[in-house]
Amino acid sequence: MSLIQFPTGFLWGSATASYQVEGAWQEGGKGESIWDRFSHTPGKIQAGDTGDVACDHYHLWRDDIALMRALGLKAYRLSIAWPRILPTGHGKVNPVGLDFYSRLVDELLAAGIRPFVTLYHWDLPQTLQDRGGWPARSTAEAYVEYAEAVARRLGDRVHDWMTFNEPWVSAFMGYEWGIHAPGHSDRHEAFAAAHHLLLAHGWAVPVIHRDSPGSQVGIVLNLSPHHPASPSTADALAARLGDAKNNRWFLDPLVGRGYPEDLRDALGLSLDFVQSGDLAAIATPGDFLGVNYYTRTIHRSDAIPETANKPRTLFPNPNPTTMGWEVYPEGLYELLTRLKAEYPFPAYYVTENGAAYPDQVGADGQVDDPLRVAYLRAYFAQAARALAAGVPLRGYFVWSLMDNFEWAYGYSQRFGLVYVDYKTLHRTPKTSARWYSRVIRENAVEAD
Ligand code: IFM
Repeated sequence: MSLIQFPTGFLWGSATASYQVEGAWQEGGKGESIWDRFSHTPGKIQAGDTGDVACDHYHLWRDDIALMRALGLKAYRLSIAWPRILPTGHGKVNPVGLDFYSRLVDELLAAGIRPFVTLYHWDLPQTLQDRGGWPARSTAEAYVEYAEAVARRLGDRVHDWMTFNEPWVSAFMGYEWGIHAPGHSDRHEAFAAAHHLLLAHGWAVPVIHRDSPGSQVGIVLNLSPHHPASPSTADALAARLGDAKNNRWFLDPLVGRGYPEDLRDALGLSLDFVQSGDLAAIATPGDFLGVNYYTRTIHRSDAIPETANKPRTLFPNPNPTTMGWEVYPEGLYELLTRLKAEYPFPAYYVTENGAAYPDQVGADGQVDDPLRVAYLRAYFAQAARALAAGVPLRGYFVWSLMDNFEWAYGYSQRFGLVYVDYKTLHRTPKTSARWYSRVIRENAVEAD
């Protein structure tokens, strides 16, 4: 079998997020987060699951780093829980919280693993939500205080920072559709939240650069190609507006183009929360863009009725993941080459990609996950295609290092390279983990 080689120094890693793996929701002086509150509210999370214990990474972090080292990971993308650092969101810093991440970073560095730190992966301090959450400008101001506290303490050792993970999800799933914390359903709030998330990013970039000299700072967006279900004009428009909301609403202001007018007009949006100077702040140049890519999105316009006899979507999806997401590796190439052409950042990382499958421990105690291996192989090959097309892609983080709390789905979705038994917290590397180890060692993936 022939091999596709990656450039020397290509950074292979894996990713997790604080609320999804840490547990210890009330330890070390941590304040309550919106995800603590949301998951403790009956009916919000599948099977009533919570992140109270999760993978107990807060206590097992040394073992987890040993596991990463054994896998040969070059980099690890983690996130910091804001309520561990500032239990009430701003004001008094909690040294125990900072110490936890400081030790984690030291251990990673000692293991030869480069820490990529995300400052916000959705666990907002509940006190800030009580004062308005992301729809309130004051939350963006508090975020800068938080970013400064973390960068000051870790900035001598962490050189790769991500301000936010997937602001689209925080804004729209949290404030428009109500399926994520804090569970609100208000479109205007959602667009205000999106704006303040972006604003907080722009304000924080120079602060992190100042307190973490020589570091690179970026933001992570969940991006997806938006395809029409048919060649009809109505479907094409639906796809265009889907692209505007999911991709361009974040990309355009980051590169200084302001908010897309087509979506503003189509939804009749009032952007009364935008103040003078905001758009310039959002466009503060970053050093890279983090791309989280899983699948494409197919749009059917409500204007055209779809009937059982006349389905308008005939896309093959023979191999869906347990999230129901189509396996669509070509979308990664499409996305990365589009970014290079239309949104030229100095560098890109795939900061998340992976798949949930119904993994089980076999009689031999092993977890064999050939579907995940096939999935990753196909997506890695598309990343290699994008590199060959000149995209400055510097690294790839598999989501996720280990099975964890998948938000509204609770523990029902297993994305890990490592299987977690939630009763015993025992970790078992899956076949895909061993396969990924080889990819990293050889810096190459088998061609199909
Ligand atoms: O688990 C999430 C992660 O927190 C953000 N990106 C998508 C993943 C899979 O849904």
